Amino acid sequence: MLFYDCSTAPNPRRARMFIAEKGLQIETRDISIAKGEQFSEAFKAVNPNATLPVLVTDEGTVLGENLGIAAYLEARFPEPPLMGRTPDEKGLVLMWNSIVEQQGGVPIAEVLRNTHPAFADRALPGPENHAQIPELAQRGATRVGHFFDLLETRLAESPYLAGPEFTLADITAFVFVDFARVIKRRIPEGNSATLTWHEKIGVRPSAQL
Ligand SMILES: N[C@@H](CCC(=O)N[C@@H](CS)C(=O)NCC(=O)O)C(=O)O
Repeated sequence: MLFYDCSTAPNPRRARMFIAEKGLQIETRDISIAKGEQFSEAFKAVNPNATLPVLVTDEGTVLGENLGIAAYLEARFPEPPLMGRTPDEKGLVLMWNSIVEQQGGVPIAEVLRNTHPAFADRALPGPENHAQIPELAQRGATRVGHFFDLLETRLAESPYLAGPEFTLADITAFVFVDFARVIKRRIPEGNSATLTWHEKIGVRPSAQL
């Protein structure tokens, strides 16, 4: 297998944490988004969508989405399970992963990519350029607040997002919560359930990567 990573970006970090939680060591190439290496002909020959992470399997299949990478690794290396054991658990993990991507990852990216000068004309990842829309950043900022509320409500009733066990959904949420620092947002001080959850995950070896 070959893993294409980017040490500074949140989505590759999700895959990196998943790989580490599985106890796997996979040959890795770092692609610098800051230097625009995702647009090199060599990398676009691997992933024409010009995004990271990418996992190329031993069979030569190119997996260019976190969910595809996680599903592949979970099927090939089932222990420890990170996507649920029972049908109900599996459903809950994907449900919470999706909620976190849509309600957390999207608004955080909307704020960053529609305000920061580094993303002028790069408001969306991918091979095409898109102009920034300042209104999207404003809407995103409001939605980030709702995301922190949503996390607190869920984590006040459940130790981890999908239930009693640490899963893919927690990796996704942990990475996006950490990444929110780039838009100067942190877990609100009074959100004690989220702070406890974040502290618990923060000491895992995979969270140091
Ligand atoms: N849906 C993809 C998202 C991949 C993505 O957006 N990656 C960003 C890095 S966090 C990227 O490749 N950005 C390249 C760019 O901004 O040009 C996944 O879950 O893997």
